[in-house]
Amino acid sequence: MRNFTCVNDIGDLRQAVSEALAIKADRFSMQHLGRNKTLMMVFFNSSLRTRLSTQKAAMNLGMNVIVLDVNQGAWKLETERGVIMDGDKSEHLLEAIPVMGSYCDVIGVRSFARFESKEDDYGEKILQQFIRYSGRPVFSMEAATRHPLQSLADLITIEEHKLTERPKVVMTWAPHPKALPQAVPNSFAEWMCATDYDFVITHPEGYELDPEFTRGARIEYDQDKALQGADFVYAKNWAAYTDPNYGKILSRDRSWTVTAEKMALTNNAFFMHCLPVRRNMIVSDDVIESPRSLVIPEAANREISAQLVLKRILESL
Ligand code: AN0
Ligand code: CP
Repeated sequence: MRNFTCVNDIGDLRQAVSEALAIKADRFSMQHLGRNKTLMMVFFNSSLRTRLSTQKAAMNLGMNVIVLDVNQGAWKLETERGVIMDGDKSEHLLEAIPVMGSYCDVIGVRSFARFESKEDDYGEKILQQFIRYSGRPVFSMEAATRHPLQSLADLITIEEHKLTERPKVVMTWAPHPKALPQAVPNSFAEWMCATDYDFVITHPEGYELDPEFTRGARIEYDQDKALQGADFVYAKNWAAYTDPNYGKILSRDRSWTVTAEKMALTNNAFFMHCLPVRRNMIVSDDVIESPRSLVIPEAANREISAQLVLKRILESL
């Protein structure tokens, strides 16, 4: 595997999960793979889990790690070609990317949707430039439209906890005070549609995602109906995708918050969220603290998903 940006890059999912579980059982046996290899992680946005879990995964593999927070201490970067750079941006991405590539063997990039242009966001303008100009394998640490390291960790978590071969997995929209990208729900939908699970998405009208990611899923606008018989409840907020509301908040309806009453409709479901989560907006305190909440093991599996991806990339060098 050279680049990792979406579900197709990982190949067979059963094989990926079994490889991930083998890594989890013995995570320090591949130190030779990363010896004298350097990972560079480039963050255009904040992170807790992705930064720590990916660095840990790289260290498990014997790699050296460099982290760059683009917004803290680096030169302000211009991303548009053709601009007369007489403003506050001192350097162009088109120089910065190959320079970064010259100091490392593998690059991870976090670059969220900016909600300025749907075309730029859905064209993955920043991530694609890293792939094109860095000369290195590139993996997404959440880009504008997908968060594949998260979805892989989510899949591993479901496989570890499922009690039936084909669980019912329900992804529900939940309210949030700020406009959030569609990357996590797009990606989760894309990965769930690649399994044979019974996968249902529920959200208020107007929050339809890009069908490219949801094809094969059932959409149910009635949250209570969707939750009936669920084995896993995956909560996430996202801003509207469809025009003319791209990037806008259309609802703050707290009747969509995942509460104990909502969970009572399910088949004693596990609760999942990628974190960070706003309590009592997305999920009530009692649900996230309950024994059915998987948020901590789910976050712990980010180390495993990152290690699987880095291992595969290192094997291809
Ligand atoms: C981000 C998002 O919703 O995409 C990152 C989630 C992993 N969340 C926030 O910005 C709160
Ligand atoms: N889930 C996730 O990617 O968390 P961070 O934004 O903290 O990295």
